[in-house]
Amino acid sequence: MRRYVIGYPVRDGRVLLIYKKRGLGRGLYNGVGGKVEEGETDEEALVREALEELSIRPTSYERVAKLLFTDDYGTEMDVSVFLIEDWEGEPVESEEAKPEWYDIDSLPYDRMWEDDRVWLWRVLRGERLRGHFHFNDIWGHHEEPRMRSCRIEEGAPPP
Ligand code: 6U4
Repeated sequence: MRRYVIGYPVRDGRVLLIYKKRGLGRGLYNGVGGKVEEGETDEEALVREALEELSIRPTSYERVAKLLFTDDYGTEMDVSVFLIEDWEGEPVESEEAKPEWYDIDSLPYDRMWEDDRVWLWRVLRGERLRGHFHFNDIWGHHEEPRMRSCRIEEGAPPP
């Protein structure tokens, strides 16, 4: 199964989202992240993606959730979610991503993946969880992506 990471820099009750300019989730707000490359740990992928997308180097982070995304066409994505508590550098817009700060209580859920409104506020408030979200068509090749079902289990995510 393909592994991915997503990271959310947090500071003073705010979270740094990116407006995704290309790739999966284009036109939506999300965390920094992407595929975990061959031979890389999740943490190495998180640092690399944050540098590539925002020019920041995470120095303190914690894995807070593990999400499984599936769809009717056989897609299976295993996504580790991190909160990034500290980093070096100032976020800079890249070809892939435009950074924007939001209060954790007013995230732009209507312009984010549908599952985010189910789990993201919970991890931003300190919960740890595992989730499984099933979509019709994650990549949108055949239909507009829509969440079909979701299941959340509370507790620390497995490795
Ligand atoms: P390249 O090929 O470099 O553009 P890469 O940056 O490695 O790709 P990308 O951007 O396609 O990967 O990764 C997709 C990102 O979207 C991952 O961080 C996981 C995240 N993602 C996928 N489905 C999601 C969903 N339903 N909800 C969510 N994030 C999702 O919040």
